[in-house]
Amino acid sequence: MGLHFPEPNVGPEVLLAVMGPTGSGKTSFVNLASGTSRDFSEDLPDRTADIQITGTFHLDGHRVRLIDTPGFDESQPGSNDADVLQEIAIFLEAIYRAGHKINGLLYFHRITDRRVSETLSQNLAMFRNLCGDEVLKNTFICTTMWDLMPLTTGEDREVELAHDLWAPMISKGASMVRHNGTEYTARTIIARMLDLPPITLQIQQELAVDNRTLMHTSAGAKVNKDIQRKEADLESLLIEAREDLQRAIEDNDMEMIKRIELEMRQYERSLKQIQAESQILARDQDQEIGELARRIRDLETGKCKDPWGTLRWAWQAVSAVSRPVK
Ligand SMILES: Nc1nc2c(ncn2[C@@H]2O[C@H](COP(=O)(O)OP(=O)(O)O)[C@@H](O)[C@H]2O)c(=O)[nH]1
Ligand SMILES: [Mg+2]
Repeated sequence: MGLHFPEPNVGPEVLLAVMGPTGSGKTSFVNLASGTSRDFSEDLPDRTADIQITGTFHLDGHRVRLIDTPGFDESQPGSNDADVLQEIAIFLEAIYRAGHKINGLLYFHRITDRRVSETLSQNLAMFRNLCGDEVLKNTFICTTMWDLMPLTTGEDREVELAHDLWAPMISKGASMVRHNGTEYTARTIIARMLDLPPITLQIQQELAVDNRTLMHTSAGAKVNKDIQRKEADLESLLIEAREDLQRAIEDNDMEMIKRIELEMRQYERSLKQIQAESQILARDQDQEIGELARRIRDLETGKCKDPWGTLRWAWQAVSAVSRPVK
């Protein structure tokens, strides 16, 4: 008998998605765990973050790929939740239709964050709406930045979060893990997720199976509600400004008139922007997504060496087409 080499693992790839707010350490983690050093965001100077898929890497006999996603962060200039949701949704629907299932989810949180800001709770709410309760058993809440504070302070915060913000997720099967910024912990966390069975995220079910438009998914409905609230706020600000303007005209206060008119123009601009966001949610992207899913399958059945790398570009092309001109 000759030498025996272990069979290369040819089973399906383990696909893990990384989500969470901007700055929580997602991209650093993905790069560490996969051994990727390239920062894809450099390719796209106008976008702070885009969906990225790593190349395949091997861990404990499994082939693994990580999906890095942008955070919902309206405080960043040029970022709005409808846009980010659309990017993530198109991508998740396309890979689902192409027959790729995600095995696990990592939700990132900086342990250094002293309080749960609006951005943090918005991100968590979007995560819950995107993924649904069924997949929480495959979800790891990953805390980062442990090296930036005393361990005991971090531990106290972790206990608080486990009993408060994350309690509903933990009670439905989510686990908590700590990442201290090293390759070792990154890979140890991934190693715990290798045997997770494939899952369907809520948004994949809603879009690809139930054929809903983005607006009528749980995540889309949430963003839409936020948009409507903002729209109503701006409209009442405009009404107030009109009244102020009327008074300023009666008083013949030229300086005040100018100031109010400037203010009103800003409100109107914001209102237009918000209305454009709501159109993103209503658009029917079925054809583009079907086309993208077909291309993913073609890439895989062809002799393409790195279908996912190519997919990234295919996906960007589709998303550039479907993204409205700002
Ligand atoms: N001290 C420390 N810094 C980190 C850690 N993880 C990420 N960072 C830094 O935090 C910033 C945001 O990280 P990034 O991976 O871009 O976050 P993302 O927006 O979630 O992708 C970067 O400057 C990273 O270098 C960590 O565990 N410890
Ligand atoms: Mg990132």
